[in-house]
Amino acid sequence: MRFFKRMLGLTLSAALGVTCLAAGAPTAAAAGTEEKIKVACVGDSITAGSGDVNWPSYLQEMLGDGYEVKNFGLGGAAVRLLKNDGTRDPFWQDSTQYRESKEYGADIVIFMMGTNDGGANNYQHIDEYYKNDFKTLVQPYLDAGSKLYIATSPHAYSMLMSDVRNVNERIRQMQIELAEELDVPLVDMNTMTADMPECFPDGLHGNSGGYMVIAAGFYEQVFNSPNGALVETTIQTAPGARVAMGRNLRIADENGEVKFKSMPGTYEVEVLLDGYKRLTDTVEHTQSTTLQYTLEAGDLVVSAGKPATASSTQSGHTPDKAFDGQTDGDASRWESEAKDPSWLYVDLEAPTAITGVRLYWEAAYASAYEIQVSDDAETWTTMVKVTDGAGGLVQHDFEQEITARYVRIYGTRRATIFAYSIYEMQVLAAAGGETPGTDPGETPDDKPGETPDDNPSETPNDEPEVPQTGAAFPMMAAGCAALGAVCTVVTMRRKEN
Ligand SMILES: [Ca+2]
Repeated sequence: MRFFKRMLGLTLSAALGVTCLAAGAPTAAAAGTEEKIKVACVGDSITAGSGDVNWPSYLQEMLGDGYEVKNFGLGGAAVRLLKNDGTRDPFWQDSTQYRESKEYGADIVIFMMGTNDGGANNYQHIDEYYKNDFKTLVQPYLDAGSKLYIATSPHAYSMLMSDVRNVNERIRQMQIELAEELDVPLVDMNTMTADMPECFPDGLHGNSGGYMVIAAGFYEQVFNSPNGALVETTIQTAPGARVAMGRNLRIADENGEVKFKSMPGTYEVEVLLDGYKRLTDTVEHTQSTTLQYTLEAGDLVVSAGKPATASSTQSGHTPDKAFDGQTDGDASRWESEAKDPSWLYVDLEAPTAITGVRLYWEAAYASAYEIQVSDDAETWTTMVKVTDGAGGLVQHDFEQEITARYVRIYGTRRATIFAYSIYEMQVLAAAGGETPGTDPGETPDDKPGETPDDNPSETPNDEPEVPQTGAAFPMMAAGCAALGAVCTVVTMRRKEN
């Protein structure tokens, strides 16, 4: 069997994202003081968020120490000031959040409220009250000299007993008109959060990814976007892979495409190779940046999800748990009965060239064991013999690759009075090595003598220039590829410039 290394290019495409305002936000210098710029985020439960998961806190993280971002979100808040019976609804107007948002003395107020006005009870009166009550609520901020930004409500994907078009069409339109009538900048968050239902799992509220998108949108449009342009970048990666920018986790679709918006700057990139190996990288990203990562020998796990058999099982910790891809957690381990010897093997389902085995021991580990291979699960060849095992995470690299179908750990002495317990056993193959299911038609572009590179290699500016209309639109993509390996971009975090 031959082995080769392989680099896959990443497909990039870019499209203009949201058009937005060239609004001149105050800067620390413009403020003329050493004090922090105060940012008040006013809204409903979508602003309040859940615990630490809320967009104002993400915005604070993006903006850094020069700013103080406060969350004045209140669950259930609506613009409406009158109830159906004509009496005043004190809920928002009399709330602590509203009062404190006015007393805060914000330099910048981001006002995003309207989703709860899309509910049937309120919405039937929307034309009567929304604009007037909205103006009543935001007038104190304007009177105090705050720079007010009106945001359309985030995209509604589903609403109990109501039509999402209430929010996405009529109320959005009214919010746009309000910005014009009040002569304040608009941030069209409704559009910026469209087409990402996975980020708004209950139909209205963001998960961390959804709130990251909202924070990034305000970051761009309120604070950091003199050109007012966002770029949508497509990352091509393994189908189902998770890709993140900051905390903006996205799931690759069935074609392996992930889209998110990127910004110029310095990025810290963290990539997870095949579920265990982390590579980090610092990248100066300006126009067009493509990162490629190459796996080394032993980086490819070929045993995940394969059928497993053990000498015994205890308490539901079945053999398959040691091959479920999870390397920790009580629900993810195999446990034998408390006796010597005990064994566990995996069926790779075809003869496979393997280079070693990685073990994630639970506290009940083996002090003596062997790693064995077999073609028939009857006759076993010992590849590694351990007599002083210490548990934990241990990788056994074979002296030379061997082709086998079955791989077994054969425990001969327990380190404790308890059983043998393994969170995960990973059978390793050479990166890029042919594995069952590999398309034989693919041509390896191996360079003989190429040295495996432990560090991620950067190949900047090898993508076509992005069509531009004035501003420079940055593109960035990161990913990695090896046949059969799962490569995940864990974070692409933009550092402060
Ligand atoms: Ca496991």
